[in-house]
Amino acid sequence: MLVKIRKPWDLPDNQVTDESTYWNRRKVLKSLGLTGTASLIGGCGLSVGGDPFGSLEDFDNPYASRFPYPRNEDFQVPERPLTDPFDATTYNNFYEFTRSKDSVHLLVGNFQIAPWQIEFAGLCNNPGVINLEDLLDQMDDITEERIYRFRCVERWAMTVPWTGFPLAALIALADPMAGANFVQMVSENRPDEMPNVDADANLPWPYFEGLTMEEAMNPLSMMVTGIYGQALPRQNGAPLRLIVPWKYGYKNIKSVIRIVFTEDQPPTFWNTIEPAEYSFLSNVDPDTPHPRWSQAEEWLLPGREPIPTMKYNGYGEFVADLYE
Ligand SMILES: Nc1nc2c(c(=O)[nH]1)N[C@H]1C(S)=C(S)[C@@H](COP(=O)(O)O)O[C@H]1N2
Ligand SMILES: [Mo]
Repeated sequence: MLVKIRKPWDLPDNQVTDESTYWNRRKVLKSLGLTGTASLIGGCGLSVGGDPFGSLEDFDNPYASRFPYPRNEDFQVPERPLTDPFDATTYNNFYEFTRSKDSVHLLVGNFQIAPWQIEFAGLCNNPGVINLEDLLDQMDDITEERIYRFRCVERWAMTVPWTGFPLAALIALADPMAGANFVQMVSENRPDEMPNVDADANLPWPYFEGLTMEEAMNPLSMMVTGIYGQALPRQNGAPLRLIVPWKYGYKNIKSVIRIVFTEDQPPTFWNTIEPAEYSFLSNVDPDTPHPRWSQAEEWLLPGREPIPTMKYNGYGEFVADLYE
């Protein structure tokens, strides 16, 4: 099934203006050429608590001036409230920095996210590296905001507006060969900037994940560069991370530098560490318990209100046919 990707010029006026406050704020600032460091530090903070990210480290985000992008109203989560930006950006899993979810955002200050390159490797006709700024320019017309459910295997859940472009568009640039059945992604690994890499030296760094080619080409699969209408903060996987909303959180690899096309199923980080607990597919499923806990319910941040888990995290209409 094809999902129409709306271009900015397709958006009716009422959808552009009828957005939440942070969105309008950025829109106005952008049109005045005021986005970026100066306007934010100069007391013109966003209306969501003044500092939506709960900390100052991302006001120097080198990609800030690109935002915001239009929202694609085809992707909404009407039955759940949007997670407060403070919670989504201060409660994170990013083991390269720390195992403590509350502290990732405090430890990312030295992480250099520009310049950045993405490498294509393996079974593709265009192997090599592309500069992220060039890639973002190429994807500008199809970059958009989508509200998705997010579900960590540990049961906490969020509802987040991500900005990004379809993974399928990135794969098209690499031009995979017919024999490429899987897409592996690898994270950046800089012990000097990521304090937990050496401290947790028993973990098989760098972080790596993978999808089948069909999953990667699914219209839901998104390469994400932003959150809440702004450039992605480092703690959420800047400058480029994967979002596959029908799978558990750990599939959503952060700070990607390498994409490898393979014939055989690639190994993945958590599956390598604990295969009995973390499968390659890892589709959200209330009826398949984790060996140490039930997956029948999940907890919405920040209050951890328990709600029933949805099969495929509510995205069955898009992905169920991949698994029949
Ligand atoms: N490189 C890398 N990517 C990662 C992780 C990680 O530790 N390292 N954690 C994963 C897990 S377990 C989750 S739940 C999500 C969390 O994303 P968030 O912090 O943006 O909510 O990132 C995933 N991507
Ligand atoms: Mo997770």
